[in-house]
Amino acid sequence: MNSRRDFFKLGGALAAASVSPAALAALPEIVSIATPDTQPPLTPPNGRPYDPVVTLNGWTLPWRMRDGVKEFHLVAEPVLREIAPGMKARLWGYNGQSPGPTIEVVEGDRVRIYVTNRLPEHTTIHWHGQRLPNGMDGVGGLTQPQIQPGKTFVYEFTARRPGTFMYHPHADEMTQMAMGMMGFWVTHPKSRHPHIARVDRDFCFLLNAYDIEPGSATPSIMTMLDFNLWTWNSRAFPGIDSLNVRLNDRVRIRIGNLTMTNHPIHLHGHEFEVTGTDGGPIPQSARWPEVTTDVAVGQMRQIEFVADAEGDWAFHCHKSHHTMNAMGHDVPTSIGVDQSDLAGKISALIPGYMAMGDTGMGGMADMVMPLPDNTLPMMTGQGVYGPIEMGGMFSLLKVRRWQEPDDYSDPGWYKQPAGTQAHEVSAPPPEATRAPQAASPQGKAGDVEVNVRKPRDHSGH
Ligand SMILES: [Cu+2]
Repeated sequence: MNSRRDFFKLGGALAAASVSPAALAALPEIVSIATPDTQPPLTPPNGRPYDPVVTLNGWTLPWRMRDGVKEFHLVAEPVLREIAPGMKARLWGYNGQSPGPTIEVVEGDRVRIYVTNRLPEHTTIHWHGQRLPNGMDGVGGLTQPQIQPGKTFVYEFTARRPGTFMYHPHADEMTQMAMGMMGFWVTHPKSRHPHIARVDRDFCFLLNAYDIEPGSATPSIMTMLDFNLWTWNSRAFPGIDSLNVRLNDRVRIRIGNLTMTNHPIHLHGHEFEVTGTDGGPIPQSARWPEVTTDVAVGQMRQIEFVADAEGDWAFHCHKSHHTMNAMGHDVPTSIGVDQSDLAGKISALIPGYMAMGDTGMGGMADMVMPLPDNTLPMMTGQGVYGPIEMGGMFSLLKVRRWQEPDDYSDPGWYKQPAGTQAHEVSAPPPEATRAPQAASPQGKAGDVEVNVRKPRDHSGH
């Protein structure tokens, strides 16, 4: 989570990449970015005005207005993406990062998107959820020939309906999506819409996942289910920026899922409503309160709430393995196993051997264990009161009374008002209630008693 100072420092991180101006004279310039930090919203310099979104650990692609058409230039290319401090991945993406930049347009806009392929293989872009001419749908082999390496194609259509969409290749999808090729698309309403409220903060991010062996940097593309890095916009906690809002802001969060499993997204401290899908805005009468919404594969869910409770609220996928980084998988369960003798014996054979969690895995976040290079700890993140013991798809909603309306920077940790925090009490616990002993299968009363042996209790009782 970047500091307030870093946020502004990085605000000017957009840079035009060096390409032959002669070769691309007719094309819009290529705008790239080298940082994974959340960029401030891009206020539209021309065209119909709208309230821009903030892409978590991402940015919005600037456009060129030409004869009333918004022209964008996406470049599909290999990128180096920092997943979290301490780990970088060799991914494929667009314009310097994975995911690609968010594209923001207004309902009714004529949009022209140039796509240059700098990958070692062919690609296309499919505009997920859009109403467009069939030939602009981007399905390689079906609606167009694939874009060969070094070539540029152009897509053009009118953004017909407002809502939240995604873009991704429809060519060697298994490889290209496993490598991180995807992006967000928001079509803002052209005027007040009965089912689209104005909000104070509008965030978006894509759910994605990678299988990167500890110690390496390139995803395994053949993985179908057993991913080891669960990410939001190709970032894992504690690399995911917090969502920083002002008390009583109306907040919208748009979430798209391009992984291979569903993700129940859960917000603490507030109730929200799902106000839209990739099919469009949902009428008021069809909404209901939730604190968790399942975002299935290939779906988008748009949630809204009033942030009326100050604090640092956890916001995460509710599948507990998805809030964990690499190294946390394929480890045998050893809760209740006394490993004190074993560890010594194995250490003699394997220097540096460490017994895993005989009272649970919570201690793992505290451990300073040797990790392969370029590898994130399984669970990590330091809070004010100790290790947060999370990884993967986890972030924070930070609600603050004094957050300025246009300020998206991290306000730091929340200070709990006196008397409002869980705390230790000193009274001894009452005796456990025991069930009366039943007759054993052998028929003799009192024969069988199950003693629950607490881990680390070496007395046997
Ligand atoms: Cu999940």
